[in-house]
Amino acid sequence: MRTQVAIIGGGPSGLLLSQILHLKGISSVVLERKSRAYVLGRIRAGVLEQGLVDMLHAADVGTRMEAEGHRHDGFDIAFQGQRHRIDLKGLTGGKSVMVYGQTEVTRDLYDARDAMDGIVIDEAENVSLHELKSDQPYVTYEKGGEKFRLDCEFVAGCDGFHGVSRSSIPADILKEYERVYPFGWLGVLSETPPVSDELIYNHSDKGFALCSMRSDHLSRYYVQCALDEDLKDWSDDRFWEELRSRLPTDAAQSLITGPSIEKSIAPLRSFVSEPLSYGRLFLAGDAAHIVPPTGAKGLNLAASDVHYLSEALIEYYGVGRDTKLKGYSDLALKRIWKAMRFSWWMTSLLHKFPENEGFGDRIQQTEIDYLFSSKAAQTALAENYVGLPY
Ligand code: RFL
Ligand code: PHB
Repeated sequence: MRTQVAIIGGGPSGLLLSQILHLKGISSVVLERKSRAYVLGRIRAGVLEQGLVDMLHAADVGTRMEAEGHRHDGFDIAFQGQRHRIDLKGLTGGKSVMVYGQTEVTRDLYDARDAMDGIVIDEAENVSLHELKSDQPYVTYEKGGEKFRLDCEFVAGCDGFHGVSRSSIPADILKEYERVYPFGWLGVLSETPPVSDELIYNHSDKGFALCSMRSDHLSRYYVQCALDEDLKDWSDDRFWEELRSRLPTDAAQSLITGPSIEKSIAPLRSFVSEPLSYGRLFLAGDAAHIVPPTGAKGLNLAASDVHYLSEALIEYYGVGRDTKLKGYSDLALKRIWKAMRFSWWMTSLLHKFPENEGFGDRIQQTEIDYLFSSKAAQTALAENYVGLPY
């Protein structure tokens, strides 16, 4: 088989890239390791920046999001019971975010790819990239016990943190930056009305908690947990009790609980791998970087990479110039590092750090006092949360 762009990974980055390229007449084939049911069963991000919302509309996949998603003009931060609203709209001259699950974005993208006869090969095993430094790269994979070869002109590595693309770049070229946090998030999805109309990010002595949602009858909650925590030890009752103990009194009293329909633990990490390109290979999304979920930036950052990469490929196929392809890594990394900084800052501000006792705790408290009392500080938070311009 032959295509113009071989896309490794059928998560949001890979599918969105494939959809955008298709609309510009550029062919692609997506190779996904897992089954479609598995990919659509993953519960991940829930907050979309306006930049991603605009991209989904431009890619003809925004209709259901517009009908079923919810615009949020602000969110709350509660620190030791003291609650403060961050007025995103007021502080950013009218900007807001969209609450619509990554699972739904992925489903919409799969539906759009199917409707346009896009080729997405699932359960593609042992994907391997070849001749990336030549102008005739190719990809091999196995499916159903048979071996296949996909010839292409470019390879887009959209295969997430554990994918094969990043490791296809020689180790002496890659530079990796990493911070692993000494805790994770235990998340629960439940068919209960959210405790509040807007998200609440909570810091308490017992640790961080987040009240989020997918709709007015589907809630998503998280509590900071130890890295070695075992899901088996977390009954629904224990989770609700722990969450309630970390919320301000009014929220704790109005929390409606119910059976969980999903429960999982995610470690928190900041990670960047540079450069994002090697010969004809270009990395995008979690394949190149990971942020802790506190700033809601993971999916949004994947989208901005896809924006820059699709523009570069469109320029190459449109006018035969490779200037944007050459500049892709540097340009995308500038925005990536800003989201890294913001996610690290929000994580540092809101979590309970085991080593923080004393000085660290007082700095955290002072940072919050400053934030709650300074419009300038809130504006900086709001402008990052709604998303920096592409
Ligand atoms: P994805 O979504 O990981 O998709 C990559 C796809 O590549 C496939 N794959 C391969 N395919 C072929 N061959 C291989 N060798 C392959 N190896 C992997 C995988 O099966 C997968 O389908 O990356 P993408 O598209 O870049 O999208 C990025 C976002 O998914 C990610 O940034 C966010 O979901 C991060 N994230 C969260 N972000 C938030 O903003 N808020 C959250 O609450 C939030 N929760 C999460 C998360 C990420 C998690 N991960 C990665 C473990 C919770 C979890 C558990
Ligand atoms: C979510 O709803 O899953 C969510 C929302 C905001 C975050 C992280 C996760 O910062």
